[in-house]
Amino acid sequence: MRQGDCVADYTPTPEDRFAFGMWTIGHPGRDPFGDSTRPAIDPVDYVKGLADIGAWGVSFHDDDLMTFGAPESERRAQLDRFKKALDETGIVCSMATTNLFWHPLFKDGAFTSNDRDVRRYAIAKSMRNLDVAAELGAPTYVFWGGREGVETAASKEPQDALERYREALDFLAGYVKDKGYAIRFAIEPKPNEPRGDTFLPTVGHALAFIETLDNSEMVGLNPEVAHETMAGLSFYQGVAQALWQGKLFHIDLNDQKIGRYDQDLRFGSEGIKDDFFLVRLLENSGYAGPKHFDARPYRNEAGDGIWDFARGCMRTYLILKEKAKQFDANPRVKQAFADAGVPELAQPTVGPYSTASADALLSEKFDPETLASRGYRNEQLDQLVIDTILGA
Ligand code: GLT
Ligand code: MN
Ligand code: MN
Repeated sequence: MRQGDCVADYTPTPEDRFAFGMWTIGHPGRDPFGDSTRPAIDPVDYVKGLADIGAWGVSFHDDDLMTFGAPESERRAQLDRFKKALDETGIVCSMATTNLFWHPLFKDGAFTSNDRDVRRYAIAKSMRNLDVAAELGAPTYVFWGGREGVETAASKEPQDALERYREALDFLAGYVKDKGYAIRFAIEPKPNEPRGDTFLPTVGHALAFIETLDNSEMVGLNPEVAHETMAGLSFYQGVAQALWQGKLFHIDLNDQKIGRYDQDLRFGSEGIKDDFFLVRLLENSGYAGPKHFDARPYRNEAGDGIWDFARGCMRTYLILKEKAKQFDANPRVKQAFADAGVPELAQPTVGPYSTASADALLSEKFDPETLASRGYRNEQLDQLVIDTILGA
């Protein structure tokens, strides 16, 4: 039950800021071993469908909206139709990105292709879609380097590749500033797939890379649950560090079994405990960006089944949000936090350095045996997590 309600109701509203990519609910079910299992959805119907289920935003790749290679007049008409649907439904364009992975020309990479003309084309394609993003009012522009990587390490000097990646983002940031667009960039890391090894494979690599950029203040992260999980990393810890560094500009919510290909499962369908902590983190941190789902319905869904998937992503988020509130309000949990020393970690350890504080620390007597004998009551605390999630 949502607090204050008499009946359980997890119906999303636009205030929840749930968003979906154009390539998600409408994913036709194509995979490396089989063709589409359902027809594509017209972008206008898609936007209407989002409004019907209580979503707030939509994100897109250039090629999702405007046919690749079509004459400019046709692309303009496709964009205008989409804009009209946004106006009529109130759905917000919350993020935009460039498709730099689908066309065969990107088979060796985009910003990091060995072919200089491909690299130049990729930057120009991004500039053209940044214009569209600005026109639609998208505040965030995502860079997922799907093809930026290698199968054989011999094929690219990794330091040259990183230099070219940096050059591209610096140039595009220059373009955004020059045009006066209110757009920030968000890099989306992924360890592999479709390439054998991808550059900027994890949240940590991307955070370090961002610091080398000319306009690092306008570049943050778009981490995805599935991608960190594929790398065997804790998504929760990665997101927490991104928040701590002021770099969580956007987020791709979905789900994933560890050690598999990129599954892009319905949010909350696999790692429920991880998802509980993730939702609690997002809600308690004051993260105000979109709660953006980058997931897709099971390939065997058809018709209304795909909207069951979309509703499920949002419903589970809202259930976990309520569970997180319950958890934090539970007096037994508060006591368990105290027993585990959780509030103690928020206290500064030594404060800023001074000769006096250094001397004071060195003269302090510690008894290693006493320190070693402390128990941290983590079992009790974690059981309360499980009790909360299971509703016991
Ligand atoms: C692609 C990928 C996603 C990225 C999208 C942005 S497209 O489907 O699997 O993780 O977020 O380019
Ligand atoms: Mn994915
Ligand atoms: Mn994604």
